[in-house]
Amino acid sequence: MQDSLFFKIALKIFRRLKARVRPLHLRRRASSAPIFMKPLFEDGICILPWHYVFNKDPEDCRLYLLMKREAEALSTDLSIGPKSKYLSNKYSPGEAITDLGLLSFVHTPEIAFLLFKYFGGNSIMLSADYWKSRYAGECRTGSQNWHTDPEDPLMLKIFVYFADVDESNGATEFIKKTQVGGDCCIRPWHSKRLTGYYLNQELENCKLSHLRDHVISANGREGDIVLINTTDLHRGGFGNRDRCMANYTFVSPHCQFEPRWMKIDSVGSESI
Ligand SMILES: O=C(O)CCC(=O)C(=O)O
Ligand SMILES: [Fe+2]
Repeated sequence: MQDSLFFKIALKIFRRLKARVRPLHLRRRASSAPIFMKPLFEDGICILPWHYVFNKDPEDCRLYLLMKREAEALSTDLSIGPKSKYLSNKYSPGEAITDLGLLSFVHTPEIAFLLFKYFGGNSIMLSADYWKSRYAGECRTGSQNWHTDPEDPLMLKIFVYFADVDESNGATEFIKKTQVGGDCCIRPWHSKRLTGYYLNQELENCKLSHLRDHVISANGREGDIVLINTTDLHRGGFGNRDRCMANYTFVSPHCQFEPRWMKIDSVGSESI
């Protein structure tokens, strides 16, 4: 009895450790990806103009125009949650995604190709949404503080900008090369440490002081497609004008987080 309990605990610890040190095949993935993705592997970010990806200017592209219309229809009511003070998004957890443009974008051959190359195989979409961020007042709130995203050590966010974005409307800031596998990664393990919570001022001062000149703003033009490895240190900007964009999260098939639109107990909750 005691032996089997011991075995179960040992197995659990072993699985956790394995998840933390699981190989991410960074070199193999980087060497088989197209050259324009090099900054994504090295620095954790790469920004591609719409035209570069889809071979059409955004204003001549039905998909882009549809997405922009959908995004601009987003109400600016503050939503619930930690991001609420500076962000409104369209979908709540457990809610079906119904925007045709938002869904079609991910299923285009071009985006499927980028994802396949980045992940070195298949990936899973964990969330898709439209975001409007706005002037947040005196102090930073929620994701406007430095953090790394916790979902998976192998993950990618895609932003699509529906207007030019710079510091004045809160471009995301990130610290180059701090992503998992990057030259300046400050997470000792793939998961947990420094993920899922915000750095306090003290930690910020001592951990980040030597990385000041690695801080970059994800500035871009309307239609730009931002690929960002948010296992890096990043934070929402602090602008005083609205920013409107699509925000997607992709993870590897090993990820244990449930999709944002999944409803717990929505299927089979009737007893038989
Ligand atoms: O740019 C922002 O507002 C924050 C983005 C962010 O933290 C994320 O998408 O994970
Ligand atoms: Fe984040």
